[in-house]
Amino acid sequence: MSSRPAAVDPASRPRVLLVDPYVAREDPMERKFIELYPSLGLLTLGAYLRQHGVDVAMVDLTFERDARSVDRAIRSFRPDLVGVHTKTLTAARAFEIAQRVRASGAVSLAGGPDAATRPGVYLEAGFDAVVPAEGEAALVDVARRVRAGASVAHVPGAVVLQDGRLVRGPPRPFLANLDELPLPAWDLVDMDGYLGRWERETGERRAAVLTSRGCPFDCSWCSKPTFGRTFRQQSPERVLEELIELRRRYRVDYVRFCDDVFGVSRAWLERLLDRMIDEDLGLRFECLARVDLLKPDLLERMRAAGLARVYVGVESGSQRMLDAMNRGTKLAQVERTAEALRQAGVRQFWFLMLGYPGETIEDIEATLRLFRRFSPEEYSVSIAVPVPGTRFYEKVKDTIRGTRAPSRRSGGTSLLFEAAYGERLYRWEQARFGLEAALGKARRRFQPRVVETIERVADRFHDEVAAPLLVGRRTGPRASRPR
Ligand code: B12
Ligand code: SF4
Repeated sequence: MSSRPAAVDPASRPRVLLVDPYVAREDPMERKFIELYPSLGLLTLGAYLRQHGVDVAMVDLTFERDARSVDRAIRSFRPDLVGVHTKTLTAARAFEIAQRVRASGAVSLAGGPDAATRPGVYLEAGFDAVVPAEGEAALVDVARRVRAGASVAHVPGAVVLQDGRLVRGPPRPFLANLDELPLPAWDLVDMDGYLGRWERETGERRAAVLTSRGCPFDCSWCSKPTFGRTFRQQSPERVLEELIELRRRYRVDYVRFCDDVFGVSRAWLERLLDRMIDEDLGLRFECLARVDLLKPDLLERMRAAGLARVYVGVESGSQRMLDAMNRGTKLAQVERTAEALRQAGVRQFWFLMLGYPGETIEDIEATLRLFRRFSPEEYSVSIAVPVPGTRFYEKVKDTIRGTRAPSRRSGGTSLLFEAAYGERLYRWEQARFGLEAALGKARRRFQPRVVETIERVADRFHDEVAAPLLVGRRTGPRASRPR
């Protein structure tokens, strides 16, 4: 039996309009962290729909001011179905789009991480259906049914609201072979807009690539609504094909591998690196790695293949906290990886988290000491955000405060649950990391003695003034702490 899709009579071809509701100019953090990439989820859905005989158009609001272009696209493209990608950050915009679609008479469908976590909210806000899982096969199915005038209820992988109740279709199996996915339909978005923006900001034409879906690890605060703990990856050859196309069609010279964890399998990674080196693509790349997987002996080959920056989920400098988070990593691995990256001259971006249940001020101090010791070039230190569906959320859900909508501002800088200390302490600690980062940079330019004196004064102020005020007791003694 062939997997080739059957030819479809053009008159009966379903028409799907995909929408990315993210408006960059509304995002206060966008200017700070220039991270504009088109949604890989939507680009892959678009390519898959085309491969299966569906006509596709897309409205990407990233560079727009508002959602009015959705109305224009509905008028000119006349879709049967409008599929909206969702993140918590863009929920309000998605709800507004559902109303616009309803007014046009088309059917609306939501998918992506936020709708997957809370399909009922999206259905109540006006969506006709939600696909809270991998979207490709379900979207084709829904599009065909809508075109044929059939009901979407009970479609595998879809959820609808009937008489005020959620009606879930049976689960749909994940795609068995990710190599069968077509290349992302980059032509659906303004690639020149994205690449030009990157080029102006960094001198490089940067694009995002995904080589796998899912993650086999189980950190207790991590939300994985779509792919859960499953893990599938494309072959290194399929990944290489995508890199070559990005280079050839769009002159991309820097790639962000967007996998939850890059290089879960060492054999896979070695094969990909060898292919990248053989092909001599002239690409630099960055990826997110786990310290237990990023082995120092691989770094040289990664450098040769173009590795420029690694995002490292360090999270805490306290082994007790890493264990509490079920992170599955050891402090010794963090130290070994940070040192190896430093030696290899690879930029490191550390993710750190404050306020996880059970964390004491001494644990925070241990994290700061680790940070001071390695001075990563970049970092983000956030206050733990309890995301629904996670074990962390279950642990603290009775103490969640108010209904503040998570946004980029509140995500990581506000305390959303009752933690060991007040929000002011965590904000103060974030400021200390900020100072430490600045001093880390200064250490490369000034006398170490000057930097150490500032650190000592800042530590003393923390121990003797800030901590007693914010925690109710003194911390220290500082002098006996290892550096
Ligand atoms: C790479 C990545 C990024 C990249 C963006 C790359 C890009 N543009 O694609 C960067 C670093 C820029 C980024 C930024 C942010 N991200 Co991010 N990111 C990811 C990550 C790791 C992978 C995304 C991805 O490509 N997935 C692979 C594709 C194939 O999956 P997908 O998009 O989910 O799409 C599939 C299904 O969901 C579904 N689907 C999706 N849309 C639709 C629509 C319809 C109609 C249908 C039927 C189906 C469907 O079908 C798709 C194919 O199967 C995810 C985690 C993850 N594993 O998904 C987090 C994740 C999406 N990000 C998240 C967050 C919070 C953010 C930020 C808000 C972070 C911040 N605080 O600043 C920003 C938001 C920026 C923005 N523009 O919206 C959260 C979203 C949680 C939520 N509920 O909203 C996630 C889930 C991480 C997490 N566990 O917390 N991110
Ligand atoms: S935090 Fe990273 S490693 Fe941990 S479960 Fe989530 S995706 Fe996997």
